[in-house]
Amino acid sequence: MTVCIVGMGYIGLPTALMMAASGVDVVGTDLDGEKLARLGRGEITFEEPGMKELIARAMQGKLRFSDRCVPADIYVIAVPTPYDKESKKIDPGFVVNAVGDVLDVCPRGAIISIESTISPGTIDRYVRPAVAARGFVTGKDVHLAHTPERIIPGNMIYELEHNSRTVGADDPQVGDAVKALYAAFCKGEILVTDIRTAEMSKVVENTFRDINIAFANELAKICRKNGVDVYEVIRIANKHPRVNILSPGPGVGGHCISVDPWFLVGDFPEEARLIRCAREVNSGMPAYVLDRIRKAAAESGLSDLSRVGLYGLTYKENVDDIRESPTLQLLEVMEAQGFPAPAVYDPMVTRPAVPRQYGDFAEFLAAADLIVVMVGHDHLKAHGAALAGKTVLDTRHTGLGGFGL
Ligand code: SAJ
Repeated sequence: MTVCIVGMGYIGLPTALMMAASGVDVVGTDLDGEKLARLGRGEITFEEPGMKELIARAMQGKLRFSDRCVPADIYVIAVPTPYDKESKKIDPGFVVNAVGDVLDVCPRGAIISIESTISPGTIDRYVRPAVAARGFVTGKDVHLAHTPERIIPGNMIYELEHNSRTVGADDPQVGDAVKALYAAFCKGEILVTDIRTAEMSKVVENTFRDINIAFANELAKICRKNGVDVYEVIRIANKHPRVNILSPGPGVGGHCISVDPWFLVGDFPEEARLIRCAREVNSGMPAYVLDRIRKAAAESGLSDLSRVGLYGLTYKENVDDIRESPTLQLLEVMEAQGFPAPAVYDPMVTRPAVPRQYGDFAEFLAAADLIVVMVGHDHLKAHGAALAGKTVLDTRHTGLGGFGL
């Protein structure tokens, strides 16, 4: 059996490597020839714990890379699903194009499974019509499935192997065939359901987390007004056997949790009131952080606001992904409010991404008197002593002391 994985990005690549390392015959495809060349040499294309070892194991199995789809029994589509910030709707264009590329080469009876995160209803609304338009009959010429990913950046390899997962399919036999493929490496429970339920459950999982984080963020504001320590309140509340509140922070970033809830709000505006409100609380956090920066500056006697430095540009700790990051959101708010551009440093981001970005930690520290911890990278835990003498606003409760949320 051959599996062709379309899209060698954050999800497609580790999935392809894990399958190949487990003995599956895998062809990974991507439009980016340079990326394919690097992968062919056994180089990884983004930082993630365990990836280097995994690619080395995968290269010993049946793994090939190609710039186009090849005949295979199962296709896994893991291409980006960008979303429009204004309309809050996803653009299924890459998924639809990838399915078209598969139809060019796939043998009769092949399974096409969408792994990319999609808004509920995308397969019925866009994929089925695209397949039909090419003259293919689903359920006969090709079979459709949905295998939404669940792995968390920073712990992807472990979670690929151990998380439970969902397979949505029109036909339970097709669902079982896809389940058998994932069972080659996945030790978690694999549930087979229909496509619409799989689509909805994926988005619901991320929405649940967004709402929980919004609750923690709202508590942070309430506790500040009430003069109590929110972290102590949450620590104590979480001792209750049925309470599990997440951590407040400077906002919610990444391409998943800050995006997926909008799909429900966009399609069900009347019903999704709590979901919308949670999104608004979380996307309001960067403005709240700016408020805290002004207060910390005033209370510490800092008058030159250009001497503020933001530590951390990624959307969370120990990853190099800056998509929708709270720091990028904060920079937008600062610019909109006419706040001087701050110094920015992130040990995980060496490529230039924003103005006044420093590549050297010491130079960054020299440029700032008030350091705002936006991300609690391990690097900071190792180098926290270097912040001695600075005013610190720690939005991640890393233990550095100073001002908090
Ligand atoms: N955050 C907080 N407080 C917390 C936890 C997170 O402020 O207590 C922030 C993070 O700093 C970050 C954002 O939320 O900015 C999202 O980070 P995350 O670690 O919660 O999640 P992601 O986006 O890296 O991955 C999520 C995961 N979904 C769930 O946990 C339900 C992952 O399992 C999914 O595979 C992924 O979305 C995805 O691709 O959908």
